[in-house]
Amino acid sequence: MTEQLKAIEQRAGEELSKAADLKSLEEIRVKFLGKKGEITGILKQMGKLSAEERPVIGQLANKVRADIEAALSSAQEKLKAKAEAMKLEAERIDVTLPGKAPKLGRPHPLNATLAEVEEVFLGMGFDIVEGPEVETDHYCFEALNMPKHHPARDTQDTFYINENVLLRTQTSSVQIRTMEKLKPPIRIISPGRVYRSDAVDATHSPLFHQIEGLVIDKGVTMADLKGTLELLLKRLYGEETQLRFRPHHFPYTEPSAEVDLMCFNCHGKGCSMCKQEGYVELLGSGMVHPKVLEGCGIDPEIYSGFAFGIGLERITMGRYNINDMRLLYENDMRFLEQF
Ligand code: 2NM
Repeated sequence: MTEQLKAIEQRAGEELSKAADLKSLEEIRVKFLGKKGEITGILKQMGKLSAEERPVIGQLANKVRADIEAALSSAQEKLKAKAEAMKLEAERIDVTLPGKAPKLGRPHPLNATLAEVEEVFLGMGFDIVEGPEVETDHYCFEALNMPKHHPARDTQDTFYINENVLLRTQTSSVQIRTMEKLKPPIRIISPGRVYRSDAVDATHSPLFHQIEGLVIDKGVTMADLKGTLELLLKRLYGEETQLRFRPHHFPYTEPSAEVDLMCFNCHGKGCSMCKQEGYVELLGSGMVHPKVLEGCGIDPEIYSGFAFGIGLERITMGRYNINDMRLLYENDMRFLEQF
């Protein structure tokens, strides 16, 4: 048995030296030290031994078992260290390599223009007010001096949800909400999405953006309107910008004026860029109609005010020389990356 045990120890040592992974170590452990393993097999035969032999063989068997266990655990340590070293090598990072710069986006031209407009008005003490895009008939039409059967309510132009609920066609609804809630002085702009039932072409879209302005106080006149718009448009288009106020009609302002921008190309003479007009139409404006003020609980004998509405798409297209509105919505990177 002594010979047998020594042979076991030797074979275990040989097999261990060849083991290449943790799985084969486990197989070796089971083969030699397991319940049905070779050492156990020897111990089971100890009954056949004499009383003198038994402790000698017992001791030897225990020593062989301990030696194999120690060899197993040292082989295990070595394999683990080797695996760790390989993992470190595989995951090695060269911190001296040049970095990959993250691709930074930039504001969409509509947002860039809006931000500039907002900055100009914040500088003049205006607040920026937002409101719902789904509106009632009252805020979009009735309160703006457009009673039932007014042509501006035509279902051809307005998206109706039901008889009383619709998608706002202008952000004047926000101004009515503000006038109903706050006492003058009021100085606000209301930017946002508006909706009209128009077919898409180079200058029309069923969804576009408007910025409306409203100032209500004692003694506000058309001169304040002109000064305010001139300041805005000179900031947007440059100091040499010239405006033309042209009489117009809106139900919610009296008097009303459309504001045109002098053509940069021909300086008012008329050319192909301005379709021989010398000017391009830019926005609508006027002095808030007394009926509108009264309807909001503001006394038109004490207060007056001006209002205006600008299409964000239109002023953006003018600033960047964009000739088709659809470019602003398609999100084609080849277009957007130019700004
Ligand atoms: C425009 C043109 C002219 C306007 C009027 C009002 C209100 F609520 F005060 F009556 N808000 N916005 C207005 C006036 C809007 O857009 C072309």
